[in-house]
Amino acid sequence: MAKKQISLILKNIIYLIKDNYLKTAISQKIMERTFIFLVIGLSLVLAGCGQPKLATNQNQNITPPPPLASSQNISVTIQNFSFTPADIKVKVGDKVTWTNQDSVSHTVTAAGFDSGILNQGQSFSQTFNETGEFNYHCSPHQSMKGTVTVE
Ligand SMILES: [Cu+2]
Repeated sequence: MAKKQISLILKNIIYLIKDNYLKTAISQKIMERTFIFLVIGLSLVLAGCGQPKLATNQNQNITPPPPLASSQNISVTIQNFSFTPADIKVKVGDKVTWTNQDSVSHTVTAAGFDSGILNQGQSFSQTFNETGEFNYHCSPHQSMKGTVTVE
């Protein structure tokens, strides 16, 4: 009688262990499947989000060039013993070109640059790569003055 009871208890224990083992085995499979679905889902989300982000980054990379392309060539006429316009505002990288329309020779002379003698129809160009206020004059005619403000 006692042996039967012991064997019954043992059977029950074995059954419980097997049942538990199966449960953990099933739950492990569920976990594995859930993990795989999560990985697939995440990669799909990342793939979906990744492309528009790349596109905006490309646009941002394309945007910068304009400042370089927008550097301008500003003209100043030397006529009737004056610079016209006498005071100009330019941006860093801009080029200023002075052209003498007078039959009299003039110069564009500053602390940092000098055109030398400009006869009628001759031009002189200067590119401004630094900010500041640059005063200039004509060497033979000291009353002829102008200013280039570089912003
Ligand atoms: Cu002059």
